[in-house]
Amino acid sequence: MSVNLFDIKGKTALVTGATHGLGMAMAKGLGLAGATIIVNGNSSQEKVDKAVAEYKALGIDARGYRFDVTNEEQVKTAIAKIESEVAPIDILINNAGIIKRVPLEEMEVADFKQVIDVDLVSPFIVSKHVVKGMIQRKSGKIVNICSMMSELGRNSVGAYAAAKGGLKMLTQNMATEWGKHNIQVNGIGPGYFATSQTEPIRIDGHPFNDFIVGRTPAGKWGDPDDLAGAAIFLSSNASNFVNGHVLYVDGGILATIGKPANEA
Ligand code: GCO
Repeated sequence: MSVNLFDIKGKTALVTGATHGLGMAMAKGLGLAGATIIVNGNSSQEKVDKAVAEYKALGIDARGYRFDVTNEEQVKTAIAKIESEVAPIDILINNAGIIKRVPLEEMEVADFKQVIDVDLVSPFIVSKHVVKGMIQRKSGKIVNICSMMSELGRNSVGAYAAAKGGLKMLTQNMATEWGKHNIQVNGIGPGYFATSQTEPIRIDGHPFNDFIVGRTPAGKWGDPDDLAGAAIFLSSNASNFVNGHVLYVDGGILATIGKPANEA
């Protein structure tokens, strides 16, 4: 048994959507723990380059690769390129995701499909192309970034909830199929975190802001850095017999029904 079960020094981790937000926070955690970080983003090369510079400023060995995780050809080409230019991918964090807050009865089918494509189909596509090498090497860690919406519904986020609920089951099925190759596939289910994605519902005076603070036993929005520990655990030998599990990092939201708004 290794002395430090959580040691990920020298491992290579691909984190999709790692140019900002929770993806970046988790990738920084893995990078500061000694992993080489492959930073994926798709919006622009400038954004990827800027993010890579931010990682490097922290002393992290980071390389940027711009590709669209929903496009199988691009994914296939990028994975081959990463593995020949950098190293085989030991850790895959399927983090890239989008949300559209629209009541279901008003939602355009194209928008619904786009959310499913990015949040559910892309973890399948990227994993499909990364896992082949992991199967050959008989080792690998895949972490799918789930959500509170893997367990709970909420007005206006139907497509996102359908995708994130599906991602939880995809995680269990990947664990089922790939466990025999010594590959562990788990999920992280972040609660409500202060990121650009939640910015529109986090503003002072927005009823959702008070609701979340009141609904969370910790009494606050999460700090993205709070996710690093779970990411390191599920990427390291410490989790070698943990498979198909979603680890919720939510300040206790899923443990409680909540409390009346005027109660301390
Ligand atoms: C919302 C939020 C959520 C979160 C998160 C919760 O509108 O309810 O944006 O969907 O982003 O995934 O775990």
